[in-house]
Amino acid sequence: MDAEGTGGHPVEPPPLRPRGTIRGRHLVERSLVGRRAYRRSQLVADPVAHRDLAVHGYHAGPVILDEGARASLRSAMDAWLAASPPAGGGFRSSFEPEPTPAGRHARKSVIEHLVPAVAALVTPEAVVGPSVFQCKPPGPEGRLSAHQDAFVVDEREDYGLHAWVALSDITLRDGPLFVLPGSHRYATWTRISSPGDEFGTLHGAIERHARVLEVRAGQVVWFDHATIHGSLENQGNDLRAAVSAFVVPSRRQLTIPIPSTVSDPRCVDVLGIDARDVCADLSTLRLDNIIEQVQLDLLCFGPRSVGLTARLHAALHRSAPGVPIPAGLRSGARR
Ligand SMILES: O=C(O)CCC(=O)C(=O)O
Repeated sequence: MDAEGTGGHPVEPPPLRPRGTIRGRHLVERSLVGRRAYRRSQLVADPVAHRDLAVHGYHAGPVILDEGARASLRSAMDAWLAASPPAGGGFRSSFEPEPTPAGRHARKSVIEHLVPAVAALVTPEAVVGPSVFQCKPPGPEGRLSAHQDAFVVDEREDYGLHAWVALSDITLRDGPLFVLPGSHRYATWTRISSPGDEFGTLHGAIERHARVLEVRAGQVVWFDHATIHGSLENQGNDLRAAVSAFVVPSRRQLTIPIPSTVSDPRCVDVLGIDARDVCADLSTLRLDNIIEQVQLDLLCFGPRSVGLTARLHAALHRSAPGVPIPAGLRSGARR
């Protein structure tokens, strides 16, 4: 063995997907073409939900958690919150890079109560995995600006979905979700879900064209991981809670972006995991199967391109679910 333990064989670096530059034309062109993956594979069984997902990138579905399931999930979430008190008053998700006992219990409760309820609504082509609790305290700090979730499948070929479920009724004033209709068609650039603000000057245009979704306790909202979305300030008095799962094609590899071993900050390693292991104990997963390195794409378009694409989408595909965000609830609104 040599010093690097390679037995003298050179170690091949994983293939590199080079950076692309996304300009305004890309938004319009991709928006007109749509995602081929939705024509090839149906993950959610309800045809109306599938159509809304293909066209708009989201769908408000039925109530899928009864009162008992919601109470069990809420109690696991409260135990996790008590064990990990927040540093500030902002939005929190129960994602933990190093799971604590309360975090593991919270994940177990999502696997026990939410995953089967979501699995009952998907096709045999799909597999469902647990995601996180999303807690939004009252006040402006809890607002979540428009963003996208990280890709967990290769979005050039497939799509991945979030099943987001409210744990109580959520009205316009309780910190509801908002989504930009059709954005999953053009927003499949390589990205991670970053704590930074990837959309800088675009928020005004995004929020002008977004739709906001009021939901009932236990109701599911499906959205594509590429769909641009966020959530408004909680102007109520209580913590607003939601819980989610993700849905991916069962026969494909999950492709999870993780911080790169390369020094370039806009480069991530892509971990390959068998999609059927989505509910496995995280400690048993093989975390060294780096299948690719990806340079995150550069976004070089402005609010006018976002506005034009959104208007085009609205003209071609009417009836996007939800209502426009009232001007007084947008991020630039004066109080
Ligand atoms: O729960 C929310 O308010 C937003 C959730 C969200 O943005 C996400 O799950 O990515």
